[in-house]
This record gives sequence, structure tokens and C-alpha cells, in this order.
Amino acid sequence: MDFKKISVIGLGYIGLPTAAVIASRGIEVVGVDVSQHAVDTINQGKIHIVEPDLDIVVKSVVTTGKLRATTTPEKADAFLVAVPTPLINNHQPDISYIEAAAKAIAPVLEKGNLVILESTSPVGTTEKMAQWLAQAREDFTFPQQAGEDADIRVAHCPERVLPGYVLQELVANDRIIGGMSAKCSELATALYKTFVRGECLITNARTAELSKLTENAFRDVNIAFANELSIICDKLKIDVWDLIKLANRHPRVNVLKPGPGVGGHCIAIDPWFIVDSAPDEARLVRTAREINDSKPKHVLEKIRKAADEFKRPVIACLGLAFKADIDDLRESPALDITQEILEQEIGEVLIVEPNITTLPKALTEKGARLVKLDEALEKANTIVALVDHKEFKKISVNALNTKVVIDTRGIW
Ligand code: SAJ
Repeated sequence: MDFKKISVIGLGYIGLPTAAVIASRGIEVVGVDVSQHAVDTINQGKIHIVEPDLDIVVKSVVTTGKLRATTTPEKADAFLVAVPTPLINNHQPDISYIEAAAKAIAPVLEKGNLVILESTSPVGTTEKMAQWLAQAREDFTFPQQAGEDADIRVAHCPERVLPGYVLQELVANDRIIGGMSAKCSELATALYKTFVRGECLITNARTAELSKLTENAFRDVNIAFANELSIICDKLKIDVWDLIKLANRHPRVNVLKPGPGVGGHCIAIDPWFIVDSAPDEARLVRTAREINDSKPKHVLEKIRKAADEFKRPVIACLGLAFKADIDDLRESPALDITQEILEQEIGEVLIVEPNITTLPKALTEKGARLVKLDEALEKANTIVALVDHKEFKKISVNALNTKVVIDTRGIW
């Protein structure tokens, strides 16, 4: 099948780069988003999110007319749904954005269309999306009713790109193609082949859904193991970084890195989708989440103890982002810890975050200051490394000799 026009629903961290990459292959792409601000920004050839080099690609495809954004869905050969699936009410997945997207595209569907769900979703969501579409379009048949002969094809092809490397990984990574029928998978594969260099691996929609959740839960469980080790090591007065280095010399051992907690919008969220679907069975997955979620509290306790040594504690918090060398502060354990230090008035707080120019208001209101690294190293008596940004790796150990150092990332 020749895709002449593709519509991407949801122009966020996944939808926008995907839309831009497809457009860069010469295919007409219409991006749809409920945010007028996002739509206006994109139509000016600019971006409303942060991702290396995305601005260049978007500018180029908007200028050539291959990418255009709108708030109202229009006809297309294929629809790619990339909307958020957050957690609500005590760790339950909220798939209402998918329902809203299905209802928005239903009126413009045409026979032969392909609808792909890319959003990370609990098992069974692709089938639900197909049902919402079928309820809105009784004039068409869908795979759950007509199998291979359906008028509309539906598949789940989860995104799996790493923030910071999205443009490379969109093209290079293998894709899981979970069609609701063989024909759905075949058509979805044809679409991804237009821009993916990796392999397209075909399965069914439910396996594709759980596969995506498995990838992030696997990482969460492994980080939880490292975080638990770091807490054990604190108790036993052993350097966790030395320990991991030694254990990792075993040919079949690869312990991940402990840290101040797990942040971001995926790894700290997706495992809950598994727990929600199989609460009695997903014991390890749940415990891993709890361990990672409790790590900021453990770090905070260490900071409090360190600060108690000083009459006037001046604490330098190095890093606010959720991981190294990005500016994304959302769901960041570093941000939570810094906020708590301020909230509990543990000491004066100097923040070094080389990737931002202004601090969130919640921090400045409590008296925190964003300072240069040199000033923080000169004035603080307690140094807390919360993110392993490249700038912090260059700090000479001599500069830290006279300080109390809490290095949650094993930088020095
Ligand atoms: N972290 C550690 N120790 C480690 C590795 C990571 O504490 O050894 C922490 C990071 O500091 C960060 C959090 O985990 O706070 C998550 O960072 P990450 O780099 O592991 O992953 P994300 O959330 O940026 O992206 C993940 C990726 N999933 C996997 O690697 C299995 C990405 O491929 C997914 O596409 C993305 O989630 C997503 O959108 O689901």
C-alpha cells in the first residue's frame, strides 16, 4: 500500500518526532493536537518540547509543506495515535485520551484506513479502541467483527524511543507490530517500513501491549535491585559503586546504577499498568516500584544527617533533571528531593542545573537560588549530586575535599 497522507494524533514527545520523521520521507503528514498553542508553534516551524535536533527537522518539513498541524482531524490513509496514558487514582491507568482520540478520528475514517495505537497501554486497550471506533462507525467493519476482511485495520505498535535520542532511535530501533489480524500487521509493517531501518517484528495486539510494559518493568526491577543494594550498602558501610564494579566483572552479571530514585514519564509509570491488570501476580513488579519510589526519602535522610553537622548548612544540589544531560524536570526525583530540603528547611539551598536558565517558582518561593557550579562549590559545605550531568563529572575531587559529599549517582 502506498501511504499518501498520514495523520498523527497527539503531537507530544512521541507524536511530533514521529510526524516529522515520516514527513521527512516525503509523505504528507497532518498532525492533530487539542492544544492550540502546540498547533500554532508547529505551524510556525517551531517546537514546544525539548528534543535534540527536532527543531531542525520540524522547521524543514513545515517549510516544505510536508507537515502541518491542526486541532481538527481530517481524512488520511492512516492514523497514528500517540496520546498520553497517565496514572490516576492510586496507580490506575487513564486511557481516556485514547478514547477521546478514537472518537475524534471516527467521523473522518474511510474504508481501507489503518489506525495504529502507539501510546503505552494496558493489555486490551487496542481492542477497546477498535470497539470505540466501531461504535461510532456502524457503517464499517472492524477486525473484532470481520477479521481479515475488515474495512478498517487496527494495530498496536508501541513507541520505545529514549528521550534525548528520539530521532536516532525512531529510525534505528526494531518495532513491534501487534495487528488485530494478519492483514492489520501487514499494513502497519508497510507504514513503518517507510521510515524504520530496524526490523518490524509481528505479533498480536495484546502481546505487543505487554511487551512494551515488560521492557520498562524489566528496567524498573533492575534499577530497584541496584537501589536496594545501595540501601543495604549504606547500612553495612560498604561503597555500593565499588561493589557493583566488582560484581559486574562476572560474565553474566550486569547490575544497573543506583540513583536518587526513578524519574521520567515511562519507567516509573508503566509497571503500574501490569500491577493494575494482575494485582495478585505482579508481586515483584509492585515491590520494585515501591523500592524505587522510596529511594528519594532515603537520600533525604542522608542529607538531613549530613546537614546536622553544620551550624549553618549550605547545601549545593547538583542537578534537577530526571536523568543526565537533559533539561526535563518532570517526574524528577532530584526535583522532589530539592523541594523537600526546602520544605523541611534543612539548610540554605544552592542549585546547579546547567540545562535550565530559570528555576521553577515552587523552588524560588522557598528561597532556593540557581547558581553556577563554581559558586556552589565555593559556598556550600554539603554537596549533593543528584544527576550525573557531564559538567559534574569534570569536578576535581580536590574541590570536594573539605565538603560533606552525598553522591547519589556515583560520579566521583
Ligand atoms: N536510572 C537509574 N539507574 C539506571 C538507569 C536509569 O537510576 O541504571 C533512572 C534514570 O536516572 C531516570 C529513570 O531511571 O530517572 C529512567 O531513565 P531511563 O534512561 O532508563 O529511561 P527513560 O524513562 O528515559 O526511557 C525509557 C526507555 N525504556 C527502556 O530503556 C526499557 C525508552 O526506551 C522508552 O521508550 C521510554 O522509557 C518510554 O517512552 O517508555
